[in-house]
Amino acid sequence: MLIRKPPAIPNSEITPEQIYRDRRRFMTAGAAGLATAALSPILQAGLQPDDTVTPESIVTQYNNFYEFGTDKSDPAAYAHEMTTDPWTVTVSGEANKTGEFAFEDIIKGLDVEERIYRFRCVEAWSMVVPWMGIPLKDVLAQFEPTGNAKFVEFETLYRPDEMRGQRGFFSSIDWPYVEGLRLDEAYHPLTLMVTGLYGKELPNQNGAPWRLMVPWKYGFKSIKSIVSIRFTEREPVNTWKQLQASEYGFYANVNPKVSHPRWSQASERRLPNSLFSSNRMPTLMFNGYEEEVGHLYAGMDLRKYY
Ligand SMILES: Nc1nc2c(c(=O)[nH]1)N[C@H]1C(S)=C(S)[C@@H](COP(=O)(O)O)O[C@H]1N2
Ligand SMILES: [Mo]
Repeated sequence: MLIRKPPAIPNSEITPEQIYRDRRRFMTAGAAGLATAALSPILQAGLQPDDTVTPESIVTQYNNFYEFGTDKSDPAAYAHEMTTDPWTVTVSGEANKTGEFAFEDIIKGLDVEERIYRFRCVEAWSMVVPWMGIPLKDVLAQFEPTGNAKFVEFETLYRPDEMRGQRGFFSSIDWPYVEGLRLDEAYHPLTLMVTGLYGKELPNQNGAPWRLMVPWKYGFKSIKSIVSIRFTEREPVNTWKQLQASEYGFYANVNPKVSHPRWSQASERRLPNSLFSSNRMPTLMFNGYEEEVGHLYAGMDLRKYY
């Protein structure tokens, strides 16, 4: 095998395997501005042998963040208008410790880890992204959810002054953007509260200062720029389900066998694609994380709970 020095290899050609081998490069990147960058075995979960990390320029310039517009280029163009410091998070519902918290106080003392995840949008494109983040379980446990908490609901910032998509007269979304997880999904070790990517602070267009990342679910579950965490007994009503329940459900697990009513989910377009290659590849059950998360849905009819 031909071994080239990392600078000679464009990011798009680096396989996750090469990245694990070159931990120094990764640790150096990860250490910037972070107290801890722990590497754990779970890093490798789900990744397929020929997965390559998507170039940073694609990850940060091809986005869905409807608060800034519906074009893929809108978030990179306009998300800088959002103020992310100071950032306050309201914690409410079925937990012992509720109230308003400064973002820094919530994450203080929690370890930030590097995780390379496959990322699949319901629109049938996908990427592989090196995220930095904190296991969501560690974030949530400090609020001591009560025995009644069965779900957790999140809300994105609502600030039309700074989020031009929320001012839109034509927007059919009932802001703020809402998402939720069952508590056992939220506590799964793969579920991450993301605070960075490519070893850097999270760019606004990717959901600064923190956003969810649930790698076995369609991207719309991974809500950005979170300002509210609520522990509930009942299943939250998430934005896309509220908008079109026949097309988008609460679970939104990646599943090649359950088509979207308007397109197949059996394959996906791995970005970047070019004039010469559409980079289509088969979609994997639970986006490749079946071994890790399949048990969460044992006995459930995934056609019904889509
Ligand atoms: N608040 C908010 N969160 C959101 C969205 C959004 O429009 N608003 N889009 C979702 C969708 S559909 C996807 S695919 C991912 C995109 O994340 P990325 O831009 O970091 O790739 O964010 C998700 N989180
Ligand atoms: Mo998406």
